[in-house]
Amino acid sequence: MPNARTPSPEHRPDHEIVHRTCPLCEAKCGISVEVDRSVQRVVTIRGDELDPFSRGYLCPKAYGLKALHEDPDRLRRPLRKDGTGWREIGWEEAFDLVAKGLLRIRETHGADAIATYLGNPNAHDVGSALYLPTFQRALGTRWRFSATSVDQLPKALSSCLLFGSPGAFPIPDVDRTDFFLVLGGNPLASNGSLLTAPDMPRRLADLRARGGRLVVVDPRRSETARIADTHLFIRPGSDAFLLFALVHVLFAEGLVRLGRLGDFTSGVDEVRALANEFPPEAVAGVTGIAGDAIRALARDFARAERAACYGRIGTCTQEFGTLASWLVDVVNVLTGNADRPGGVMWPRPAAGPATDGARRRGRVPYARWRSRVRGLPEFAGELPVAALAEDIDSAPEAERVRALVTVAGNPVLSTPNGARMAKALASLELMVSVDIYLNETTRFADVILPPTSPLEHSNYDLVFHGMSVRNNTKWSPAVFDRPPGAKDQWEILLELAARLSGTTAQALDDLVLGPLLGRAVGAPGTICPDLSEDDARAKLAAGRGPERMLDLMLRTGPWGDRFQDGNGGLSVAKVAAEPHGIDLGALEPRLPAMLATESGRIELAHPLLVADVARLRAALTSRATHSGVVLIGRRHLRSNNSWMHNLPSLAKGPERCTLLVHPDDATRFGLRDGGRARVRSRVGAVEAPVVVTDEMMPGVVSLPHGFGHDAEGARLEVARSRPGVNSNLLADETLLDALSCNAVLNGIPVELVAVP
Ligand SMILES: Nc1nc2c(c(=O)[nH]1)N[C@H]1C(S)=C(S)[C@@H](COP(=O)(O)OP(=O)(O)OC[C@H]3O[C@@H](n4cnc5c(=O)[nH]c(N)nc54)[C@H](O)[C@@H]3O)O[C@H]1N2
Ligand SMILES: Nc1nc2c(c(=O)[nH]1)N[C@H]1C(S)=C(S)[C@@H](COP(=O)(O)OP(=O)(O)OC[C@H]3O[C@@H](n4cnc5c(=O)[nH]c(N)nc54)[C@H](O)[C@@H]3O)O[C@H]1N2
Ligand code: SF4
Ligand SMILES: [Mo]
Repeated sequence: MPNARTPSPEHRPDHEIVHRTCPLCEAKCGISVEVDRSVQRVVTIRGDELDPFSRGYLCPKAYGLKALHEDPDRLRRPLRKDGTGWREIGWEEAFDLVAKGLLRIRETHGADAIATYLGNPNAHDVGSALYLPTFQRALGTRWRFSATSVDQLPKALSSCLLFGSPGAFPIPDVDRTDFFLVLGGNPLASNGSLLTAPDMPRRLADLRARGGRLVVVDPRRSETARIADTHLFIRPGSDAFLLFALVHVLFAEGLVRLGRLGDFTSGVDEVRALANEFPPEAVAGVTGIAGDAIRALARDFARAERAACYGRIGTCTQEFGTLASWLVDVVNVLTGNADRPGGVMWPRPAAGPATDGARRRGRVPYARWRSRVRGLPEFAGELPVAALAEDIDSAPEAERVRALVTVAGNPVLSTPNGARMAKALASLELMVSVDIYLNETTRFADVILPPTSPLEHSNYDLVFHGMSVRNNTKWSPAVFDRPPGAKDQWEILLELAARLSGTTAQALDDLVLGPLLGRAVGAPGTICPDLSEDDARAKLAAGRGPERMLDLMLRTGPWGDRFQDGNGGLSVAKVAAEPHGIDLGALEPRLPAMLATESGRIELAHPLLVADVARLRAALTSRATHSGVVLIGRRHLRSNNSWMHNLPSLAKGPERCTLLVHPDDATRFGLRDGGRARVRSRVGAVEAPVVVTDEMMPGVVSLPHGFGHDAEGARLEVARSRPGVNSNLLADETLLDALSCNAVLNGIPVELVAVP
């Protein structure tokens, strides 16, 4: 296969540059990794100027890939807990132990006694994306959990209710919009989420340079709010009120313009009736935003030529996460900004269905089963992680979760009530972690199975090409051959799946390709009806694994070569031959063809959403009387959730795990800048250094998540030297968005006390 390797510009014979994509966040910047082949080490990592999508941009985390690759704490061999210590073991022994252990529990207690928790890095790895389903099927459990329910679950649910699919996230077309309304997102720190657009600083500067406006709604004057035309402070958890008031004004002032969306949108009148109860003046108290400001915002948004409303973490991980996520798109639809350039749009990924007809219309996959203790609803095949600890520690004996497999997840630091989670994990009969570190979570495992480092395997952004502001495609080759005895993530998952199914990895890999092939070739109505499955198999990229599966997806995708040579269509080989990636053009309208709701229309007023409005209505009165302090989170450019704090180049600099407090609150609670505060919630307490700043809204304090690296038994030398505290010791597992049951991580009631 052609690879993306070029000689080093300095013509040093031993140096080589490998072009690929940074796997660390959703922005997907092109990077050029310079390697000294004589010692097989990374010399440097630069932004790839020739990547048509990122044009040379990168953030400091990209350079951290070198440190991650070299980190002595990164695990290279399977570990087995041995009494109180750990022992390196071979893969054969590790697979055997894990498979036997899981099979024993499944035979005695049933498959649902085994839970899985999948973390964020899985979304950035093609091997995980393609082989986790196989692993999960082989395990057979319905007790599946992931970081989704501390993240985008409300947006996935609302997208499913409105547009018919949990993955149908509307993506703001930042490059062509005239008005970008951002609620609860801070792309200058996060580099964008559910919005793959490398170099957000430039994209936002361009927006303003062409006369567009950026409005940020956030309880903190965030990095993004600082460069906005308008920043509105909002009380955490009250976005649904603000959005309903915007909708109210759109109707009241005759600003609703559905345009062509009117031909396939239902429920407009119901939305109008619901919004009637939320005039701007009625929500000013709970949101902290004056009625006039809300009216002005609605008018400006509606009158902009092209406008995009976008909500992210702050609007999801809160009490009304699904309502807020829904109303963001109600605003887009009512102003005719859904599915048009400069509004919100749906990408068409190269490794996705070639025709919209391939999407199945159907029922919403919600509450088909429920968690054991609290009966929280499943959505799209998984349960909310706020139910995991209690289903381990409090379920009736016969129904208890007894074993857990984590794959690239750190629930002790990333899910609510971390202390309870840690205790629950310690009580398991068996825990297995597929992970690169021995950390706060994996220290409870019996066996840890470490995959190769990101630079040791090839990759393809199966997930994020589908959230991209331009259609594009890029193959990322491995920078280094993998060391002897190392395994890629997909190999680990496939081997475990095979052992659980009593077959071999090879046989299982061939087997899982079958249905994919069957849907794509060899039958009337498929993409290649005249090509037999056997012929297609023979033509696919050599070898097994993700590359072969991806080849099939690309070749039968919207830009695919349909297995015909020389027609210029895409295949893995064709994509890999372009080391800087291929631009496939601007996003284009896809509605109504891609709608997958039962009715085939945009369901603007789905009964599940309408029913939840009663809860919002009730909060309008109850919240008006609440004057306590609430906690929110934040992200820093040099950090990435819980796991990049062991890399010296990123961990250095000023202390980041600090509590931001408004001057009025500092006075009220006797806190001083540089002092320490004790923060207490219903479930826990932590102490953190105080920074007094008017970037916070009064009554709101901010502490980042992902810290607390002083756990006994973790092997994270650098992180341990500046551990910070785990903000999720404060997050309360009983505080949920009642509809999606996503955890509330923003807007947690807390008390503050000065530490002498
Ligand atoms: N309070 C609060 N809590 C939050 C959030 C918040 O804003 N506030 N944000 C939430 C969000 S959005 C998310 S996505 C979650 C993240 O929650 P998680 O996904 O649970 O946690 P991460 O911190 O991403 O940890 C990733 C884990 O994967 C391991 N890892 C890294 N790379 C690889 C790899 O290539 N392969 C394997 N097998 N393992 C790898 C790391 O060692 C680590 O154990 O946190 C959530 N928690
Ligand atoms: N550098 C860095 N980049 C990352 C990550 C990281 O940890 N570090 N994590 C990655 C992951 S997993 C994700 S999911 C994305 C998240 O990407 P973003 O959503 O952009 O994440 P944040 O930077 O946490 O921004 C959330 C904002 O919401 C605000 N907020 C809190 N509560 C409320 C509320 O009730 N209403 C409103 N309107 N605003 C509120 C916060 O003050 C904060 O500014 O970032 C990704 N990128
Ligand atoms: S913004 Fe930074 S972490 Fe994200 S993809 Fe680009 S270089 Fe990597
Ligand atoms: Mo996330």
